[in-house]
Amino acid sequence: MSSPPQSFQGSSPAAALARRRSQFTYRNLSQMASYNTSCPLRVVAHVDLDCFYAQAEMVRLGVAEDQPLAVQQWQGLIAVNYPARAFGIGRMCTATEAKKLCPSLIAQHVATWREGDDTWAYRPDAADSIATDKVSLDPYRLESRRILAVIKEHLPAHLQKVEKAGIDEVFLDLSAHVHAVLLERFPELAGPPPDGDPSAQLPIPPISALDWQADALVDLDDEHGEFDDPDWDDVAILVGSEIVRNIRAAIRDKLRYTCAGGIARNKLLSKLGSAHKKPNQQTVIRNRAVRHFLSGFKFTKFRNLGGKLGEQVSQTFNTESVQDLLAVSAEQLKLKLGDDTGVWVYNTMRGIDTSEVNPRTQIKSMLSAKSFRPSISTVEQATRWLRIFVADIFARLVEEGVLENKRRPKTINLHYRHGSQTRSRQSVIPQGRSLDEETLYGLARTLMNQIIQEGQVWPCSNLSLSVGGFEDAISGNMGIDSFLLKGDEAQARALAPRARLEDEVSGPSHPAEKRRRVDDGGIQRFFTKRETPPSLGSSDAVAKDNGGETLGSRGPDAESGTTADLNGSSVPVPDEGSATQANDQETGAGVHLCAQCGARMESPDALQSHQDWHFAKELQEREERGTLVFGNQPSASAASPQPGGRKPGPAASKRPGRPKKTERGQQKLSFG
Ligand code: DCP
Ligand code: CA
Ligand code: CA
Repeated sequence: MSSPPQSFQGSSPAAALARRRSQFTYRNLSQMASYNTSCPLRVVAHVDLDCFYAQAEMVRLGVAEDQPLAVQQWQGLIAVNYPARAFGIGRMCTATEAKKLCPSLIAQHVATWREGDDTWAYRPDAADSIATDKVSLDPYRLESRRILAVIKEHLPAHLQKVEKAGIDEVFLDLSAHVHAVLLERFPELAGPPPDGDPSAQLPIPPISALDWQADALVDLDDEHGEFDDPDWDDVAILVGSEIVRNIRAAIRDKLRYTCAGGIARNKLLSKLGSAHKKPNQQTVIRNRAVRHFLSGFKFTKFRNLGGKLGEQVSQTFNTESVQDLLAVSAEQLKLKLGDDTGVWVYNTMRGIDTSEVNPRTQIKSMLSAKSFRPSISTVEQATRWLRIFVADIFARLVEEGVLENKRRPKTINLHYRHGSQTRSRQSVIPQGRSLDEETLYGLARTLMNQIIQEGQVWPCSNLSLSVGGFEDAISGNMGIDSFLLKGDEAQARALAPRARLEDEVSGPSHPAEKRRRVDDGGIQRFFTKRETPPSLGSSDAVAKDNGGETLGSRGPDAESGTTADLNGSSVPVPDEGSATQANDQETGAGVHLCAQCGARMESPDALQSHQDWHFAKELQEREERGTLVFGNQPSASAASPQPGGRKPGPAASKRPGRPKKTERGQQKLSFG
């Protein structure tokens, strides 16, 4: 890399003299190497696969690139390739409507598990087999992993920080990598600062124009011009852009997938960037272009503002526009939204986001579930489904490294629905010997038998099996993740001494209040569902049915999920330093507050079983829409599972099996 890089053009000596120093300091430069999230030279990229499931099917089936194709789940579509989008086909179409719009469309149904069969398969009659089948997303998980591997291969091993932010997307903090490239290309940066003073300004880059190649370059803010000499932030982002272009080319060459990229100074901006031009393009948002770029957006399209928080902010200030909110002072925002949230919103409107790119494996739990229409009524049927759940979960455990003892769950939970009652039984998974499929199945059967012994179990309208309390060896990250890890461990510890199957009966309390003030729980409240550990409930939760709102009361099918996938791995903490435990806010009086809905619980166990309920409910809602959501940001519907006493929300009134109409911005922004 010692030859002069093609992308840079030399500056005239006169121009160089006109501005002698960079606006950045030696300290700023060295902050890049340590991934400092406030570094003004930081470079973050977001890479998102184009129409991912559709491409996965195109590659698997070897269809031509211009062949319209959609991925079908029952009668709905969950992914649509770009040639099919040209016919006006989208996720909101049914398969029948789509075929009318484009008779040559290939509508490929997702693979399914089938009652009585212990492997998933692509089945020609799957669309009509909702009663006997459940969706398998394994093919896409597999492709997702291959893509991630290619990305990692193309980054220097010691300079990579990769966060899998959903099934088809990653964030890359390229700062340290770019830093290394800068020092190599511009030896004048490698020396010590003058007088050893790290606050000294850097020399200006010895170049006047940068070659952005085919990148979609977002226009600069009004007060800046393309003829202004570039500073190091521009050069850094250009290097980042070269790296992303190479990665995209490698994914294309090796695996035949196209993807979009966004390169900017943080996660917020890079994610908006990748969605800016699709398919198969990358967008660069230079620091001098941020204000211009953001001003055209509705803030409800921003990462973390697509859901409840965004709704709250837009209601409070009666606008969804970034432009309007820029006019609101920090004081006003704090007054109306609470201090943390106010400051976070203030910064976000200005494109400031110091959240970390977090490479930690995010999987905290796995769930496999099915709602039965018609209900099932025999032990044999239930047992066949348990087999499927165990096979489904075990396959994912193997991917997680359970065979190598890298990570393993500590608890297993069975949720069961009969009429208006949801029950659950949990047990601790014995540690100390290797976990195999038969052990899991045995535990699941025991839980099932316990429920059956109580009587009054048939017909059963929903069964779901989950494992949770994953041990994770990685430590040292002091962000919210480490906090949550401690939370998981604490919960596991709380369970361990009992080491028996729980047999308490406690109804999860329901929140008395429907809506709490926005500042009651701080900003974390809005993000809680991402961190809510599912299915660690230790007691038998009998949920009273209120208006058909409890688990399994609607919709034909619940599938499978992995909390990490569902939650996205991008932990939406505006300020890692002030992160607080999101799940369980223990108050001084020994009352445990559910951060999701504000319900008050008397004991950690009661809180836990209440949170189970939230989790199962949330999955149910998402899966009913035919949209198993990966890495979704908090969305209004998903974030508002309302235990008891509340009228069904908009999601509840949807026709079963029909995907919910795409939310504003969802297609491009919500996932991950
Ligand atoms: N997905 C789903 N249901 C949804 C949204 C997404 O099952 N409501 C699945 C299918 C998608 C994959 O997740 O292929 C990735 O979601 P994206 O939002 O990234 O959408 P696509 O990759 O399909 O399209 P785009 O090219 O717009 O990114
Ligand atoms: Ca995508
Ligand atoms: Ca995505």
